[in-house]
This record gives sequence, C-alpha cells and structure tokens, in this order.
Amino acid sequence: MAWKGRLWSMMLEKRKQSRLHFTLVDPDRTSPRDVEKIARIARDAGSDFILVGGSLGVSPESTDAVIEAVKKYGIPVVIFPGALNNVSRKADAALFLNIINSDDPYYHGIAQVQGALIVLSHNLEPIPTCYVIVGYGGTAGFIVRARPIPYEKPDLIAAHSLACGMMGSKIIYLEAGSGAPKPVPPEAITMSKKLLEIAGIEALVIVGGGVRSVEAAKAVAEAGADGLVTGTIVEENPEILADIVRAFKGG
Ligand code: 1GP
Repeated sequence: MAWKGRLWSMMLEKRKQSRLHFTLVDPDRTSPRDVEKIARIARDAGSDFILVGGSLGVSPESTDAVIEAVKKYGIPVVIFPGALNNVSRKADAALFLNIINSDDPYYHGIAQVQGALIVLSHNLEPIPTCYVIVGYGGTAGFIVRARPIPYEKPDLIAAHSLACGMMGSKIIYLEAGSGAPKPVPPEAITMSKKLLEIAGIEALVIVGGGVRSVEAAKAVAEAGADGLVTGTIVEENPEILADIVRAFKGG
C-alpha cells in the first residue's frame, strides 16, 4: 500500500490543508457487508481515515474482515485497539495507546510491551497516542478501568493533555466514550491546545464520543481540535455524515 509507513506524515500533511475527520468502525457492531457501505459513505463524505477497533467481542478474524472490506474503498486504515486481538497485520498503522487515566496497571506497561512485538512483527506503523477518557467514558472507559475526568473540569482535562504531550505523544485523543450523551467540553479542547502551544509541543488533539450533530461538530472545530472521530452517526444516521464532516472541516 502506497502509504505504508507514512501514515503519520500523511496526517500532518493533510492537517496543513484542513482539519481531519476519522470514521470509527467497531468490528463487533458491523458486518463486513455493512462495513463496505460505511466505508463508501465515509469516503464520499470526506472522511480522511478509518479507525478500526472496539472494546468488546472483537476477534482477530472480525478485525481482518472489516479492514479488508474498508480497503476496497481506498481509505487509509488505522487500528484503534481495545485489546491485543484488534492488532491486525492488514491495517496501515496503529494508534499505540497510552491510556493515561486508567487505574489498571496492565495498561501502564504490560499491554504496551505485549503489543509492541505484535506491531513490529505485523510491520505496522505505530503512532504514539495518549488516550484521555472524559465524562461518560462508555464501554471503553469501563473496560480499561478509567477514572473519567468530569466534564466540569476542563482545566484537569487540559493538564492531562499537556502531560501526554510532554511524554511524547503525537496524538492526544480526548474521548467522551462512544454514544456519550454529550461530547468533550469545548473549553477542555481550547485549554489543551493552549497549554500545548505554550509548552511548544506539536501534537494533534483529536476528539471523539457523542458528536452527532452539525452544531456539535462545529463547536469541536471552533474550540481548536485538529481531528474529530465519529462512529455512531454513520451507523444510525449516515445521511448527515457529510454535513458533519463539512461543518468540522469548515467548508
Ligand atoms: C469512540 O470517539 C469514538 O471511540 C466515537 O464515538 O460513536 O459517539 O461517535 P461515537
């Protein structure tokens, strides 16, 4: 694949042109046939990347099948692993996660040590990513034993983002959880970007969870996010995905 090993530089290049949109596909919630439809809708809507991952019921086989289906539509695929069984050799790159507010020691070393050898043997490009779980947290938050940062604490969310940047993460992923009743607060995004700027740290801040409307996508963009991840909307209300992507990218 032309972009093998170049996904991170491609993200930076694309970011110079516009904000980035990611469509999340959960192999447990989507059959390969539905995935083809989702991939086509995502591509036509202007989504830049497909993230593949889930927290429950995901097998190596279902992950492989989903990635193969997506690849027919020529969109780069990045795994967003809920567990080691999501790490597929068929992907182009992997978000290599540091789950900064998990209380489980497994996610602070062991998971990364186990994952590193698989990522290497699968020849996947690792993209160091700090995962900050906020508010609702969803299934992901529960499974990784996160202590979600309250929505009402944007300064605390931003302090986590700064720490992520200082630890060398290239992507800081502010996550309210799939299906969250409300997204990450805009103030937290603005404060995160501000602190990173003051510290002279270049990292992409991407935001996901609970963005289901044009207004919400605009608010995330205006707050200064570099990227937006949506998953539920393409499953439940695909006809508005293009509007959401346009609103986020500012077109
Ligand atoms: C979950 O941030 C993503 O990791 C997407 O969330 O399904 O709510 O769009 P939604």
